[in-house]
Amino acid sequence: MRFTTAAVGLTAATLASAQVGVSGARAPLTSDYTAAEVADGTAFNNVSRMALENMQYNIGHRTNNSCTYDNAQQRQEWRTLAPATRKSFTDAVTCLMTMPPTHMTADEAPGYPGVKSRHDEYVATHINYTYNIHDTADFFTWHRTFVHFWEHDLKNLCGYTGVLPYWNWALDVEAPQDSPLFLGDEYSLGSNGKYIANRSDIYLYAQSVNMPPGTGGGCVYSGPFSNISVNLGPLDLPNENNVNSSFEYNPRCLKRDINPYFLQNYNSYTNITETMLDNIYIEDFQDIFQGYGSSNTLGLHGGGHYTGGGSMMDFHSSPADPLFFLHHGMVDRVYTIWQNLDIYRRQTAISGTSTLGNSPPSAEMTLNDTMPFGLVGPDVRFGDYIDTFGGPLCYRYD
Ligand SMILES: [Cu+2]
Repeated sequence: MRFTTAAVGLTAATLASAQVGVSGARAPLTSDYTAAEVADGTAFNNVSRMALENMQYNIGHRTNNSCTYDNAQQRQEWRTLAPATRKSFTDAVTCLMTMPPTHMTADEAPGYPGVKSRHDEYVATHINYTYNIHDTADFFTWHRTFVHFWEHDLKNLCGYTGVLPYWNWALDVEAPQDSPLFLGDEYSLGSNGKYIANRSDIYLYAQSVNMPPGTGGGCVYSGPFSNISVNLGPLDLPNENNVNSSFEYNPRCLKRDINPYFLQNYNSYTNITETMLDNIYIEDFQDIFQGYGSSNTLGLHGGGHYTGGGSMMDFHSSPADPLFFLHHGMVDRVYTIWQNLDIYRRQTAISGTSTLGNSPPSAEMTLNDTMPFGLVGPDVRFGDYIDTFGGPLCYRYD
């Protein structure tokens, strides 16, 4: 590890021996690194390793004694999975997308006309709780649990035996449209959307962003998911025919519009590192991450969604694109690193209420509150899912 500033009053040796982030020592800041180290990922990779060391050091304090650092599932970046594993992953996702709903009862079905598959139960649940899981206390933990349930289904309903992949945005900052994720062969996550020429910029009022057209715009045309039906949404796409009711049946292709503008401006190593290291309180970290209360109006979370374009851009129905789950894997990875850089202060830190921007006003959430999972599965206790080594969880990132 390398600390380039002496101004903090601690030598590198002191930081190393004190185990950065553990009882008394402070967590690293962006200013501990040179601008070049921040920009090229050196700083990010360095603090990722610190977080893993802190996990190992602290694992004995965790509540789930059967979960150890060594037996925890290790999630991997998409491009490090063997091609055969990538294909078995997208096969399992296609299985969930073509399997009938498993949770919705016959009595409930008339209320959800667009829910045709097990995967749609995830999309409908995200639609249903959109205003209770973003800009709220449980943004990170709700989405962590959502991804966890989905992973469980891939394994238990569709026979997937690999690890859950995530998408490290920063690896694709130069040209996400050329990423291995979107090559369109059978080992990819499906192609970009078919290119639509002659489109103009769209001004996004809520985000104060002038959005240039992306590199696709139409249907995913080759590889996995080129033949699946998206059944729910969109509810809030600019310049699209949005549905009038939340769970309307609106069958169509999966659209993408991979847009380098967003990744370059919101999801570089510099963006990730500054967000992760320079927001030491959960209320700041979760806000900046989602672009609330700052001039960076999309944040890492919005930047990844808008890079995908198409379904991924829809605030409500974005889980319709499996890319959602790889994007939220990276969201969860950055949150996990942030937590583990200062375990005692951050592991169970929560702040905020259960309504978006506290509108309408609601009570401050606590670890004993319940997070709802609707058609996905049982409601869960917030505190049981705040630690990736605690409660029912047992995983880490590579
Ligand atoms: Cu979400």
